[in-house]
Amino acid sequence: MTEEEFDLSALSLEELYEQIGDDLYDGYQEEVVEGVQEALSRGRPPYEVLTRGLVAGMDIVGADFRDGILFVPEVLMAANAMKAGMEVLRPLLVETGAPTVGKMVIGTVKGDIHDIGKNLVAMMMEGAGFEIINLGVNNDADAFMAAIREHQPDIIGMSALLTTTMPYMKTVIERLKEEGVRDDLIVLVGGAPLNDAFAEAIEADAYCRDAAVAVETAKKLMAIRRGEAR
Ligand code: B1M
Repeated sequence: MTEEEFDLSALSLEELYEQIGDDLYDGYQEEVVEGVQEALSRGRPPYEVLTRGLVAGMDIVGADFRDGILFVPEVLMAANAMKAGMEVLRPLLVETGAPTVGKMVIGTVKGDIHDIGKNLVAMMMEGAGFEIINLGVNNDADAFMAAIREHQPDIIGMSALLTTTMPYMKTVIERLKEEGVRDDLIVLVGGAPLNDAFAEAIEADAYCRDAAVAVETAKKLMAIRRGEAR
């Protein structure tokens, strides 16, 4: 990337999304925000801007981090640029007239400080009409239990991005069982290293590949639950 000024409005949509991804990669918060605003001003849907601009950019960061091309400081800068772009999209993604369709407590599990994906899920769920209690990162079973007692949610959402922290989800579920609340709750799990088999093995209700799937799954399981309760 050079210091030269881009005329974003002269770029094709494809080039604009590529530019947003490049700026995210370089950790340029202001430029990412400008790119996102330009895409929105062209009437592009917020979810498309999110996935084709921000998430696509972060995918490249992830691959280069894995391959030793980028290191933690650069990834942190990229993460902050992603968050700046997400802040522009947040009100648009959560804009909804829908009544509350359920309540969810969501948090990243103990030992894990990745929060971008979890916050995206929280945002999209809010947009779909769910009430969200976002516990942040590094939550142990006590933190989840305290939130369950305080907020009486329908759904518990757990996020883990590390293979070393994903097993802690099972610890939380075991605790829910010990406390006798497991069957009162829908437990959804997500994060890049997880899959359906893992969710099944730890006795979660479902694995959610991304935020859109989380919304779909939550709605479906809430409907089943309400149907059964009747
Ligand atoms: Co980290 N990191 N990181 N990191 N980091 C990964 C996860 C890694 C895969 C990178 C790599 O090697 N390619 C790797 C894990 C390897 C492994 O475990 N096998 C890794 C590592 C190793 C580490 C450190 C150990 C590095 C170090 O210190 N040496 C360290 C660990 C710190 C800790 O947690 N204790 C670390 C640190 C960091 C930063 C702080 C620099 C930063 C986090 C900043 C932040 O979150 N505030 C960071 C980042 C940014 C990443 C990558 C590059 C991007 C993650 C991200 O935000 N993706 C990541 C590589 C990758 O995943 N490709 C990587 C974008 C986000 C939108 O996607 O989070 O997958 P994602 O969320 C999706 C879905 O997974 C799903 O929906 C989301 C939206 O669609 N989902 C849910 C997620 N949670 C859900 C919960 C649900 C439902 C769906 O509940 C219902």
